Formats: sequence, C-alpha cells, structure tokens
Amino acid sequence: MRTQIAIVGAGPAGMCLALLLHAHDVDVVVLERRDRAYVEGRVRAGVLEQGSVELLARLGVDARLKREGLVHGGIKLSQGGETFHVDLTALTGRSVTVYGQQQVMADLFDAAEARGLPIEWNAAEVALHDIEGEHPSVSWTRDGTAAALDCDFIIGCDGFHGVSRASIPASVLRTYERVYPFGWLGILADVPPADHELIYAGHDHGFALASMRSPTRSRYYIQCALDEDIAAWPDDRFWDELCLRLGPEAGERVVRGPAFEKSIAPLRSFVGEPMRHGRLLLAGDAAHIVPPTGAKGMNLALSDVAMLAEALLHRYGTGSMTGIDGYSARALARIWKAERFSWWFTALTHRFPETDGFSRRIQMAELDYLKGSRAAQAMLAENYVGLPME
Ligand code: RFL
Ligand code: PHB
Repeated sequence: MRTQIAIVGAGPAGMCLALLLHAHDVDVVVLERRDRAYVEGRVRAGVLEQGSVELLARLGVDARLKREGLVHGGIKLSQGGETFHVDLTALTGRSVTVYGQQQVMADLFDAAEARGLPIEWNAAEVALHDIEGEHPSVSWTRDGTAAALDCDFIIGCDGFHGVSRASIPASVLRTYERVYPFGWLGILADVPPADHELIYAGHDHGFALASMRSPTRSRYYIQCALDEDIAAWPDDRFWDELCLRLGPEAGERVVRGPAFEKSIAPLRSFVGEPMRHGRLLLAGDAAHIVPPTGAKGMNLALSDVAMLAEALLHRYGTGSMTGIDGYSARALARIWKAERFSWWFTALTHRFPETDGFSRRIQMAELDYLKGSRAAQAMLAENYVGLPME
C-alpha cells in the first residue's frame, strides 16, 4: 500500500490534520491502536479556544458545535471562598467555547466517514521505518496479520505514550519535564452547573474546578494525591469537599447527583524538541503535555496541526520544503508560551507539598492582585482565550 501522508493516532490532532489534508486532495491514511468507541469514549478536554472553533468551522465539522457549544465570555476565580470575575471578552475581544472532546471526536469521525477518509482501527504493533531517508514507511498488524504503508511523510499524532516520539534517536531528542506531585479527581454528573461560567478555585485544601458539558451536565475536579484511592471518594465525600473548596457562595449553588464517571488524572508539563526528525513530524500530546489547568492540551494539538497542514500543503503545492523545515521552531514558539501559562496557572491555584505559610500567602497576594489589576487580568485572559498563531 502507498499513500502520501501516514498519520499515527486518531485523536484530535490526527483527525483534524487528516481532514485538513484530505480537503486539499492529499492522500492520507490514519492508523489508530484502538477502535472508534474507545477514542470517542475518553472523557477529556472541555474548552475550545476561538481559534480552535474557527479551525473546526473551516473543516465544516461545526454544525453541532454551533448548536450545542456554550460560548463563555468570562471565567471566575475563587480564593478563600470569595469569587471574582475575569471578563475575557472585555479584555481580549474573544471568547472560549465549552464543548467536550468526546463531542469533537464524534464530529470528526462522522465527517471522516462521510468523506471516505481511510482510518485503520485496531492497528497493533505500529512501527516506523526509514524516517531519516526519502522513503519512510509504517508497519502494523491487525488480528495477527501484518500490513505496511509506504509514504512521503509520517505524522506522529499518537499522544504522550505513542511510538512516534520514541522513534527519534535519543541523541537528537531533548526533553523538558515537570511532574506535579498531585492529580485531579474528576467527575461527570447529570446535574445543572453551579454557575454559567467556569470557576477555578484555590483553597487551603487544594484546587477545585467547576466546569460543565451542557446546561444539564456538570464536570467537576478537585486536586488529590497521586496515590488517592477512588474508592475512598464516594459521591457524598466528593460533593462536600468540592463545595468547601469552591466557597460558600458557589458551593451553595452546586446541585448534587450521582457521578457516572470518576477518575484521576496525573498532571505533567513536558516538551520534546525538535518536533521533526527527517520525514517524521510530531503534533499534539506526542510532542508536549500541559497540566489541564489552562485548558490548553486539545487547543495546542489543533494549532500544531493547523501549522503542519500549511507546511505540508506548501510542500505539495510548490515542492518547497521551507514550511516543513520551519515547522518545529514555529510550533514550539507557541507551545512554550502555553506551557508557561499552564504552569503558572497551576502554581497559582494548587497546593504543593512544599507550600508553607510564606508561599501560600504569596499565592493569595497574587490572586488578590489579579482581582484588582486590569493589566494582570489581561495577561491571564489573552493566554486563556489563546495566543495568536504566528
Ligand atoms: P490523544 O488524544 O492522546 O490521541 C492520540 C491517539 O493516538 C493513539 N495511539 C496510537 N495509535 C497507533 N499506534 C500507537 N502506538 C498509538 N499510541 C497511541 C491513541 O489511542 C489516541 O487515540 O492526542 P492528541 O490528538 O494530541 O490530543 C491531545 C488531547 O487529547 C489532550 O491534550 C487533551 O485531552 C488535554 N486536556 C485538555 N485540553 C484542552 O484543550 N482543554 C481542556 O479543558 C483539557 N482538559 C485534558 C483535560 C486532558 C485530561 N486528561 C485526562 C489527560 C482534562 C483532562 C482530565
Ligand atoms: C473540563 O471541562 O474538562 C475542563 C475545563 C477547563 C480546564 C480543564 C478541564 O481547565
């Protein structure tokens, strides 16, 4: 088999890139380790930057997003029980849209199916070959049968634990990492959200976040220990702790109900450089991870592939490798700013084991400063709604 572009991984990065290239008549094949139901079933991101919404619109996969996405012009920050509003739209002229990654994936898969875009589901033992030469290829097995694909470029969109980044020689790949000493315990419940906006709360017990998926479905998180036993968090205990951390004002408006999803996610900052080696290019979580506090992970995956699609289309349109040669540096410039923002927002709102009286008061002073300073709020707002794609 032969194609122009082999994409490893059918997450947001892989599927958006596949649809972008397919729309310009570039041949693509997507290889995915799991099946559609599994990828679509993963409860993950919830917030889309305006640039991400525009990209999905450009792909023509935004019909449901337009109907069901919740446009938010602000977020709330809560400190010691007191809540203040950051008016994203007044500060930046932009907004964000609350629309779950599960819904994004369903829309992308529906479009792929309708447009005849080939996805090889349940591709096991995916291996990349000859990425340093002119004729790379990908091999895999399904149900024990071997298959292979020759291509011009391989795009690694296979997430943090994929095979693509691992195919770059250790002598070439530089990695930068922070592993945070805590996780997020998250739940989904079919109850109306506590507020019409998201609430990010710092509390002596740790961070809490009130988010949502729809006017009738809430998504809540609380910071927890990495080795926390989920069984030790029956619904009542979760709701009590959440309300305490959100403070009396917001806590009072929390509607309780049975949690139908409960899981713990670890927090990590990670960047692998460069994002290209020979004919292998990386995008999304395969190259970088941010802690979810800044709501940047899925958005970065989408901005990476918007840049990558430009570079590849330039190559197929003109034969020039300029865009591909510049991709890694261009993408990393934006990624590092999102890394900084996600790290900063995490440090501001979470309780670290080493948080002593001094650092706690510094956190409180910074939140108080944010509350009273339009300049400080503008910094938060322009990062939260998404920096421009330069
Ligand atoms: P994905 O989504 O991990 O997709 C990678 C795909 O590759 C497949 N794969 C392989 N396929 C073939 N062969 C192999 N060897 C393979 N290895 C892996 C996998 O099965 C999978 O289908 O990466 P992608 O496309 O780069 O997308 C990244 C986003 O999914 C991720 O950054 C976000 O979910 C992060 N994130 C958030 N991002 C936001 O923008 N806003 C948010 O509000 C937000 N909240 C979150 C989050 C992530 C969370 N968790 C659980 C990590 C909240 C949480 C709790
Ligand atoms: C979510 O709704 O899952 C969500 C929202 C905002 C974040 C992280 C996760 O910062």
